[in-house]
Amino acid sequence: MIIKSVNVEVFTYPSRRSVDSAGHSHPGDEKLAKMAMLRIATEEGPEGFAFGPPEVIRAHVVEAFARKVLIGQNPFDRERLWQDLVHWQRGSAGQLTDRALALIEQALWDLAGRALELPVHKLIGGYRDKVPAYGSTMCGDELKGGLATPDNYAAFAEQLVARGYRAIKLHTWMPPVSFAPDTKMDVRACAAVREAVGPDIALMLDGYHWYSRTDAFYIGRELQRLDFAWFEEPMVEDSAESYAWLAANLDIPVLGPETVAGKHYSRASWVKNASCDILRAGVAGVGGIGPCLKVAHLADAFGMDCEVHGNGAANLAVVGAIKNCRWYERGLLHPFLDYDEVPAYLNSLVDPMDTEGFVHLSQKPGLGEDINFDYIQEHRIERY
Ligand code: LLH
Ligand code: MG
Repeated sequence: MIIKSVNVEVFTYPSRRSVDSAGHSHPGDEKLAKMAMLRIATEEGPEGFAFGPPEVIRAHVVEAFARKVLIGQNPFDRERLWQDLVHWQRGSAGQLTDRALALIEQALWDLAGRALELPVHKLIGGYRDKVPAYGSTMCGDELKGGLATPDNYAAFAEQLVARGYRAIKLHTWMPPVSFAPDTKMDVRACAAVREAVGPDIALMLDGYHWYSRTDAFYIGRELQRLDFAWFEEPMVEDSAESYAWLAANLDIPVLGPETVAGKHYSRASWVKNASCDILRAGVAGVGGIGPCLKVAHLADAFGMDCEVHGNGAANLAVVGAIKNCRWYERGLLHPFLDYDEVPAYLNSLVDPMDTEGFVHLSQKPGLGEDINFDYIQEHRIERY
């Protein structure tokens, strides 16, 4: 099989998510957002797709790197093509990001699955067909009745349990929220949620990401008391030393790294350095499904769990393919938004959840995105 073309279609779709000055998502007024669909096509017919922000998979990235590496090649040679792109990354002056790399590699996996008529999670592992989800809340806000107070978090947690979630992760308040960060508020929100849902729901905290060691230690000890399952990214992840200190001083599992650069290589250093108890990687953050699997297998070899960061078809495929991940991160969730609403450019959700809190993996060929091609064509604003 030979790759003949690599193209991107940018289209608009209605969205009620807005982003604050620090990049955190919150509910907002409905507006038209932009999305890019990457399409890799072959001479023989099969195609592969991946969705991402147009800024990530820009025309320059497609022309200067993706087409140069992919056209004329066998799409099943994923590891070699990924390594070739990684070599281009070094000389790309930061233009070819891990996120762009991930979208290109993800489309190759989608293509392989569609060509072989197999779901990607079966191709890359095939461990399970359903997985428990944790409801991952948006960061706190100052919206009346939103996520503005510990009581708001508690009320929302009760709604999530009624929807079926057996686990909930709080993202608490971060700047530009006027009173954030505030360690005591974070602990009050965690305590209110534990009180609301009782002892049988798993809880996790992903708080402000720039706390000092002292603040992180204080929160971590309170979370131990509240029987939380893990403590995620409470400090800047560039310091693996701070995380080693925190993990050594707390009993609660410390989870990471989520945002640190360096693909699977940096995760290996975190394991060696004992900087975390549970490892972390997401497809977009580490440059693809392949490196995300490498992180999960690395963790497995050290008897560690690897909790996959983020929602979406590619992360769900990895979760379906490995044993050492307990949960799928479903979200981000907010009382003003309906996560179960299907985005306009798809015909169905990629991660439908039943009333017992299990997300069912798609059995469709490829990554299982049920794409509404008519919608995309009608709302296309750019093609390159
Ligand atoms: O700070 C945020 O907005 C969240 O932490 C966000 O990055 C989220 O994706 C996350 O960390 N999930 O685990
Ligand atoms: Mg996180």
